[in-house]
Amino acid sequence: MPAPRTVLLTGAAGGLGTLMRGLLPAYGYELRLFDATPIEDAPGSIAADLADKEALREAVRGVDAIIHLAGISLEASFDKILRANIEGTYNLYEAARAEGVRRTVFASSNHAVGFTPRPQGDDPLIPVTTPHRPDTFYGLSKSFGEDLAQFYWDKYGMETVSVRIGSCFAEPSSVRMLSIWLSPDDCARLLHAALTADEVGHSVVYGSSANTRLWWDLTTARALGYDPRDDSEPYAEKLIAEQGELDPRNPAHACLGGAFTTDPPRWPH
Ligand code: NAI
Ligand code: 15L
Repeated sequence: MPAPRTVLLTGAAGGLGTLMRGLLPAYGYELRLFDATPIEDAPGSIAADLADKEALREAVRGVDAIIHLAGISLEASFDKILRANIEGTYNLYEAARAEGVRRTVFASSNHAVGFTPRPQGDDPLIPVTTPHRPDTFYGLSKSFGEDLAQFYWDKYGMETVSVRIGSCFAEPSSVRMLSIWLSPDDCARLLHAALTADEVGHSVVYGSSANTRLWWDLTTARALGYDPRDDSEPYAEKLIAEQGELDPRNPAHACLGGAFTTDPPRWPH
């Protein structure tokens, strides 16, 4: 497919959306911004909810591709997750189908497979084919999103790259994040690869930098042309001095999803 130029960015007001608004234009994209939260400094951005089907139809009309970041990004009640992440993602795909948008990059999450035990010692890296093991209603909605993407590929030939993002923030802030950190620059590289790779069908990839302590296999991400440049290791000494090494006997340290597997809705990561 020809390289996309005009890209709808949902969730553009959020943490990741704000970072990507700063970084993706350098790759030549014209971003159309969509979020329930108005973006004051971006004239022309669309302030609408994923429940608004008319607004979605208009938002996707004429774009070459979509990056879908909008949604609840932490654990919440099932009703809230259902509306924003499950129905909202369905509404977006239906709008894309109606308007003939061929490719979407879906912000999935490590929490779709959060109950997968993390590798220890010489254990192999976790492949993308590991079964879904969501750790929260939030993670369940990401498992659903990946299945929805597979369905729209098989049924309608609409392509998606589902990116199981680890932790994408300016810097890693926990020992767990040393293994799953995705630097903002690498995130932009990965999104660019996902938008421009040939014939992705529905591909699932992990979204991380080239971390020394990586837990999962980046082969499918690299197959898209992703070439990560960053590594969390320079942050390791300070974080381990402050927090200690992960303890395999601590259930909150045992699985990919970390404390999402053990804790109530609000917690430090
Ligand atoms: P965020 O919570 O900062 O941003 C999410 C944005 O979506 C917000 O601006 C919010 O207003 C918007 N939104 C929520 N519900 C909406 C609705 N019903 N209609 C329209 N807009 C709605 O989250 P963040 O960190 O920017 O994450 C972006 C995406 O990436 C999310 O889907 C999240 O699940 C996923 N992700 C992020 C990770 C990270 O490390 N930042 C890790 C794994 C996945
Ligand atoms: C996620 O899916 C969240 O959206 C993000 O805020 C982080 O908590 C990240 O996972 C994580 O696992 O650190």
